[in-house]
Amino acid sequence: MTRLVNVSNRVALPSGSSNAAGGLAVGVLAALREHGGIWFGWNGRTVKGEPAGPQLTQDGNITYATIELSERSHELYYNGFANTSLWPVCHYLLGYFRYERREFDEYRRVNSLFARKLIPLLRPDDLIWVHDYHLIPLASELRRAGINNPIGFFLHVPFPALEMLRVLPVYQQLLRALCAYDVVGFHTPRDLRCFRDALDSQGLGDGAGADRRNHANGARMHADVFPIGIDVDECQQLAMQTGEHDHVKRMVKHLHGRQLLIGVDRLDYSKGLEERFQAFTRLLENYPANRNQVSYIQVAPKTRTGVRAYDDIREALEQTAGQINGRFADIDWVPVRYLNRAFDRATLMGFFRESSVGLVTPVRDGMNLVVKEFIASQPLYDPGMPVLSSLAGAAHELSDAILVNPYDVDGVADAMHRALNMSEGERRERHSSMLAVLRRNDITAWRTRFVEALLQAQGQNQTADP
Ligand code: ADQ
Repeated sequence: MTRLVNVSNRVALPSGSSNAAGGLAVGVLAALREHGGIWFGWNGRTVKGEPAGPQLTQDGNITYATIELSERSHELYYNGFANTSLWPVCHYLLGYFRYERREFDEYRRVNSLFARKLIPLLRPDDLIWVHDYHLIPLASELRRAGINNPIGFFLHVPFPALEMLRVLPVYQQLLRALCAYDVVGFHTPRDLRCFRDALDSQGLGDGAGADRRNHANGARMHADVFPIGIDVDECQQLAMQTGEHDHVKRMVKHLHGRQLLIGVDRLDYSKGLEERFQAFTRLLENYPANRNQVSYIQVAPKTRTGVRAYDDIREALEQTAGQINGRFADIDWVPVRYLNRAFDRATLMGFFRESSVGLVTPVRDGMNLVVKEFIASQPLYDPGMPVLSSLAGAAHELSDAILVNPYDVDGVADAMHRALNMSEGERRERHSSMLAVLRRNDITAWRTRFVEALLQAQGQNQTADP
């Protein structure tokens, strides 16, 4: 039987809970849950010497195959090239960008290590699905070792415009590496356009559809849009069931009937948290009637500790939250509660359901699943409204959210005020049209369409084989 082999930098093992805070993990698990298969990647542990693995853990129909990384690789490949070169370029945030040749060399070495450790687990009819920017060269490494299975790549972050991409000294190598895949997927048509532009600039596209011969056997690469979605029913059910959970009950009790604005993000500079805190301050300044009438909860568990920019942002946000509370709090009111920790999904969906406004204002985001979860968790009779950054991929599908430019602090404050005061009729109308979009492009549609594209590639490869 055809198996699906998912490969991502990090594997969220079923035993660990904090790993689950991340959109990629949510997507990969959903991709595997239905038909089972292998999830291959790093287990999160670093070692001084030779990394061990793969270690296999079975959970239901999913085999988790995990390897270790050396401390050096973790520093140069993960903290270095992946998260200090590629991540800032993909998010148009050059202030955080740095390039070091030895970090890129280690990035290639780790991709070759992934290939070597993965190959013994592969069967000839497996479909291989590689996730995200950490593993762009993996297909070329596998091809070099003679692996002819269909290999797909899905980019969870934005694909930057050519003028941004060109900042990376090695962008041409990365483009060539992407051409070794059978299927390359993006969240939005804009990402796909940028990719095709970049290919054309190198003479790698056909100028019309990014079709390109990528194998010795003449098979073609297929680039397309696969917007990631969520399991709408699961979110709705979790949200409805968790009203009685301790965390949710305690949170509601402390609101004392005030309207709630909520933000839930990984603690990352791309999520626009500092700008969002400023916008909340501006809401209280520009619309003083909201003082003591609204509360803002920001949930943000830390990620990528050890990367300087991530440690800095955590400190900056703690200070800003303290300043807002110092300036506006009353004996019976704490304006901002900033929770630097992860919660289980059920609790988050319960929080969303109790909120009037979902604040999703990244300064750049591939898609953003939080806004989709927020919408799905709302009660149909009295739904809350998302304030959504037009610079998140999700804005392409969710034009009925209140769209904002996250850098326009006054504009975001206006949008918060508008969301807090929108009539029930308008909220219901917008919510029902957004829910229809979520159902059309749900997680099953994402997975099914990507796997179908891989199966098609398999068919073509077989036909093209001599
Ligand atoms: P992320 O940048 O991690 O994902 P996002 O899409 O919002 O961003 O996904 C976050 C996921 O983690 C959501 O399912 C959310 O519920 C969960 N989460 C966030 N904070 C949490 C917390 N405090 N506790 C527990 N869970 C938490 C990357 C890209 C996105 C893209 C996804 C999927 O950056 O643009 O949408 O992959 O492709």
